[in-house]
Amino acid sequence: MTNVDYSALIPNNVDLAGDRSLTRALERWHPQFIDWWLQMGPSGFQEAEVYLRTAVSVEPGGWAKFGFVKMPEYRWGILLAPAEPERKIPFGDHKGEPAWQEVPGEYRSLLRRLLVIQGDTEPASVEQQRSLGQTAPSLYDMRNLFQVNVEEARHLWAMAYLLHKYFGRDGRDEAEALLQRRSGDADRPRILGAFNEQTPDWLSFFMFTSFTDRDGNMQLGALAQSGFDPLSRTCRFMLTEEGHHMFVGKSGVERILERTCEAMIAAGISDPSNGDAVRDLGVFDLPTIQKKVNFHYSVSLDLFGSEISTNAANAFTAGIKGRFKERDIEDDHQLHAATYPVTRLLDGAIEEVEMPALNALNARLMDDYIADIGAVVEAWNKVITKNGIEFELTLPHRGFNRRIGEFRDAHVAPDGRVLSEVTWSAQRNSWLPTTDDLDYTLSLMQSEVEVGSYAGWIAPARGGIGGKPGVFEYVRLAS
Ligand code: BYC
Ligand code: FE
Ligand code: FE
Repeated sequence: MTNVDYSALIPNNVDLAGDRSLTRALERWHPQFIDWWLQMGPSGFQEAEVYLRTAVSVEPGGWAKFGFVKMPEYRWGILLAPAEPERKIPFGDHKGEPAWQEVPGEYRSLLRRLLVIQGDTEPASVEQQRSLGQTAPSLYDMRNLFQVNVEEARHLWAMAYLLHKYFGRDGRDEAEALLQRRSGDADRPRILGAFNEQTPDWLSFFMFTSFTDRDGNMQLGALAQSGFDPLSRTCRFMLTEEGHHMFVGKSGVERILERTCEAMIAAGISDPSNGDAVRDLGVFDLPTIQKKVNFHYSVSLDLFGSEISTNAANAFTAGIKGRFKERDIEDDHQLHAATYPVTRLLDGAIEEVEMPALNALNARLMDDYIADIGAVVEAWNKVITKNGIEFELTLPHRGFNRRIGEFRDAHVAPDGRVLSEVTWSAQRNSWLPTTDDLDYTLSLMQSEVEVGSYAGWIAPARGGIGGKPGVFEYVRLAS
């Protein structure tokens, strides 16, 4: 069944109406979700009418429709990509067996843990971004922020559905807990580190959607391979929404760079390292942008878990979590004898070591991510080069500023040198954003809500969204 039933309280294409007790359970969760949204969702814009896309079908092409909606009235739905007939488990010890339509008992807790971790990130990101509407650089950007927010909330619905449907009482408890933890809360924090960091300004938002949503894209890509078919179908549909989130981040940073270069050229500043002079122009200086890259990249790499992980090996062997684009990889998809090169820290030196491939799955996914984000940074650099400015944004070494995995106790410089803690700390402020950088960033954040106007630190959008032109009232603020 692929048609979405929009007449139901909870829009869905999973025949909720045919399962009374599940419907009742989700109808109990629904008001708790709305409470959470009103408390922790976008602050101050719940009455505004926002030009949002809503998924109305799961068929590729034409799956979404655009229209003005007040966010609390957004139709959050439960949407699974169409079933592939006779789908087989694509990897692991059960490779070739029919995909599971029910949770295999022996993998129940493994699967539940992954669903909870995935589900936890979605509301966390909404919480992190809740104040940004107040300082949106344009109505266009504000609309994009809210689009990302409602879709992350839909991703929460996606995981809450799986928990309710397949995990009975435990699942209901976990789905409730997803609404109770809070990003950055000392007592009940979100599960993964990056989701307890703050996103207080729009530079952080564009970096987050570039770097952290892209981790989401990789993780969902790996979960979309799952032998547990409902998870695979859920993630496949989530991935169709993820593209826009990454677009928002990548194009946002591009527009910031464009504006910075333009202002530098107009003022005759050719030395990008002269940050103060650039800041006098009311735009972001390139060294600050590099520090933000360093920060968001390192924090996002931590989201892959330890490079060498038995959890990851178990999830793969069980057929629960695969690799990125598993089906395009040419090997036996079981990996019992295979090895994979992992960058490790051994006796204070960084070395590439062949490890059993099963244990190196997090490292492998991280490598796929590094290649993917590398192309984004290249696109950013094109903006700088095109403007004739000599500056190159670079990704720091993967060991830089890590809290999880191989490098968590090391002090690695962005260029890959292993330093003492003292030497590293002495240079920290030239590598990572300082309070001063943050204060400057915040000083630029002022809302711009005239139709078609943009804050002075960002170039206008290159086009419109959802069939509308660039100059369009994307958010009708409540009077
Ligand atoms: N912070 O073997 P290990 C997204 C824990 S983003 C805190 O190293 P494993 C989105 C780990 O839980 C994508 N704890 O790693 C983006 C384990 O604890 P237990 C989210 C961490 O398990 C933007 C222990 O350390 N989805 O969708 O192989 C906006 C040892 O674990 C962290 C997923 O992540 C950390 N960073 O891999 C909105 C997919 N890292 O169990 C949304 C589901 C590890 O020993 N999750 N630990 O107590 C997974 O696949 C895996 O859980 C991880 C960790 C890849 C996260
Ligand atoms: Fe998401
Ligand atoms: Fe996302």
